[in-house]
Amino acid sequence: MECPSPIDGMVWPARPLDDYLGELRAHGYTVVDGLIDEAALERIKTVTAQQIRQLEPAPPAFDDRFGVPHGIAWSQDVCNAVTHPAALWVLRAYLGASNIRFCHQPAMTVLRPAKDLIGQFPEEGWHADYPYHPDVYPDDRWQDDAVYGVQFNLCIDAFRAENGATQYVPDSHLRRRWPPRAFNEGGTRMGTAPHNKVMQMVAPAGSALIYDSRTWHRACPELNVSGEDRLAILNAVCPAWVRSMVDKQAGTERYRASNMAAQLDPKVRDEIEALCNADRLPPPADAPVILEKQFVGPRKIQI
Ligand SMILES: O=C(O)CCC(=O)C(=O)O
Repeated sequence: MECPSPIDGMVWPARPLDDYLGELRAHGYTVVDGLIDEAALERIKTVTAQQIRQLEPAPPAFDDRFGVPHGIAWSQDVCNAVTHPAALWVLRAYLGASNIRFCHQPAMTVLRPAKDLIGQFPEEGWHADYPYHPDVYPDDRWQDDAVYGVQFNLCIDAFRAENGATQYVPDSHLRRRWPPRAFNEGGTRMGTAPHNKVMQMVAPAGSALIYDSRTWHRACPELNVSGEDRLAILNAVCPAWVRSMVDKQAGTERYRASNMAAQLDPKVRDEIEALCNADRLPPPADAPVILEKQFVGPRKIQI
């Protein structure tokens, strides 16, 4: 896969793209900076705030994390961000697949500021990302050398220690298993066993956290002591033969009804079609057997 060069008029990462790929391969984690410019970040925040006001029922103002669906139908900037050629090159190269899919529609998530949660240590939350889920690979069968999932989380706000930057365990993808039960018991106190190696994914606004989906991580709403929302667009990325995490059809229909496609650069439009709307491909002969799932009715996305 040929490495793309910076494109005139498009914000671009500071370092050669091979550096980010090398980091991802070496550590299962990298931060690709410079994917969304300041003006676009401001527009995304403004339009997201409008969308939040229309949500029914209204989400809680504190101590919560929720999704604002259908971003590709209401923000051209979201479409541009999730198809940034530099990020897509890193994702495709890491997966070793040119045909890739988003396994749910790009998910704008809002981490509300903590209030009652401040000083608390809520249990649970530790997980690995799709497709490394128990309903896909039962019995922790993740032993292949090939990688089947990479997470691509765009930071609309900077991720900082004090606004609840995602907690993770460096190198945990190498364990090739779901986090042990003890991780989800008794709350997370960073620096104290079993969470002594836990760190936070700190990154500037406009960058993407890209990590191997097997990485043990957790949203930490109790640590958003900033008094402000923390916005991010989450994407679970897999080779195109892996089945979706959820039924993407409603998102595709909303996108088509929005007429957004007509406003997009043709390259962005083509990528959105492939990543968000296209059917999966048949698995290659050497693909691992994964569990199939029938999607029935609308389902709340738990990411
Ligand atoms: O919002 C966060 O901090 C965590 C994100 C997460 O858990 C995920 O992408 O799977």
